Amino acid sequence: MKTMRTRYFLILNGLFFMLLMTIANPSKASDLSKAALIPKPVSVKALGGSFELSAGVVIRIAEGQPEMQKVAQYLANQLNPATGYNIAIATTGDMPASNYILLEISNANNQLGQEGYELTVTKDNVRLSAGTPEGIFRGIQTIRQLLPANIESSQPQKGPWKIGTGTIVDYPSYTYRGSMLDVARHFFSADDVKRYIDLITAYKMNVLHLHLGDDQGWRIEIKSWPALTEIGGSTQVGGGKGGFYTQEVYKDLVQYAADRFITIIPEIDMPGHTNAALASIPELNPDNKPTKLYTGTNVGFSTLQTNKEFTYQFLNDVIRELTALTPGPYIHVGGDESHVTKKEDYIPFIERVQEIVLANGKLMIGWDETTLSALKPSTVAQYWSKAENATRGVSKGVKIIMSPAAKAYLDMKYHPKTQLGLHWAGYIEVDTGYKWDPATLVPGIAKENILGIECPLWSETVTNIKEIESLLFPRLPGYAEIGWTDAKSRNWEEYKIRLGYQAERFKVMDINYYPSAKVPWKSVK
Ligand code: TNX
Repeated sequence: MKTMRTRYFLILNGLFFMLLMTIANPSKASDLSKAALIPKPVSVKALGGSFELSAGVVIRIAEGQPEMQKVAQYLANQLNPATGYNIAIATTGDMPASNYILLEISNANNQLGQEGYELTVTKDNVRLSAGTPEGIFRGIQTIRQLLPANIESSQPQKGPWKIGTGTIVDYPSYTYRGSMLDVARHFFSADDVKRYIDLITAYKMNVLHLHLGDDQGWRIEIKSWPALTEIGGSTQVGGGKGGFYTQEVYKDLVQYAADRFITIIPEIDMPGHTNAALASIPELNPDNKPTKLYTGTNVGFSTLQTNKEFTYQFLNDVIRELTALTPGPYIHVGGDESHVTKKEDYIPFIERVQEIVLANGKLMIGWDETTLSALKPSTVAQYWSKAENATRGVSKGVKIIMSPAAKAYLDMKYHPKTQLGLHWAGYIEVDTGYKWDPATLVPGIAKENILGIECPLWSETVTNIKEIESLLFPRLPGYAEIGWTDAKSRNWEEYKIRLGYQAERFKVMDINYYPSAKVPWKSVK
């Protein structure tokens, strides 16, 4: 009798322990509703069973959708290394009863828009459907996060590779969700930029803004003005050797991003932040004498000559060549901190540059100061510092990208002891970075005025990819969620638990993250 009771007790205890384990480790759970997804999806309905990705699984695409071949291959490439499988891609004609992942373009659900997707998992198979290949691609990021963290490994791992059964319906809150990398203050190789693209891809961002020209460096080859990179590309903050992207290398980056449905937005900052150009091309200066290369970190001391025709011919060459390299709609022309350009010169300068961008067939983005000028409704202003600049933009009918420095600058330190980064806009701990709503942050800027959000990483203090990662992580997933997940569904207390589970993924992906004490980090092996 006694032994029976003890046994009963032990079994109950064991069951309770198993239950606890399930809650504590969502990657092992078959309950889809417990999956710690970032960004949080619009809706998740769990059915309690599980699908196991096993050897012989096939990725199916419909016949007559060749654009899906690439997306299917991307999924296979994500799954093959860790599973050790060599997943075949086949068309749906000969569909088996089970063990497949179907990627299907369908207009059945018109809520989904350009990037939404619907994921249905049964114990036999997985169906991912969307109106576009882009939507399928975003859904693939969800599949990655539904699998155990080890799926991110480049070496074969044990598995089992289970996903909870049920349905996820998901689409973004904002159409523009991006990050900026400053490759001008310090130069980063094309491989580093690809890594950056992969990191933002995993959280469903869709824009990489590259800050390609500043006082300390010019980083993109312009064939009509080779001195820009020969001279202007030859150094960086601290006096290192700098570097630049040839047009061939840059095109490859654009393609790498496009394969991940990420648009690269090139920025050449002007009329300030232009010392690298002024040092390269004598005629850009009032006395036709080049300035000296600059390797410090001051801002606001340089300017193009707004009253010289030469300046505009030069800019037209630059914008024309950038346009040819840019499949996306936007060219960013900076326009910030032009402290030595007179206001009466700055205003018409930006208007003329806007004409040049439009005449080349692109739309203009400028930092918030550009709203001083007359802007076309197709132009976009990026809010970083002055709310009055951004609201002026709204009154002029332009859309706003929200990058408030005190909330969204990835180069701000987490706290006073953080080694890298700056703190002129404050310290941005993980919770501070997460707890804001683009649509209510600035009175006078509502959701309909906002194109989306972007978190910029200025690189005065970072010199390599591992240092970049330490500022990006763990804040980046939060900015991705602000852009994707409706404000009503977001809450720090709940988010921080999901973020805690990402530690395992960070580890497997070899991401050098800051282990903030604000986050309950979970089970890092
Ligand atoms: C301000 S943000 C700048 C950059 C600096 C950054 C450092 C902006 C439009 N201008 O030139 O790199 O602060 O945080």
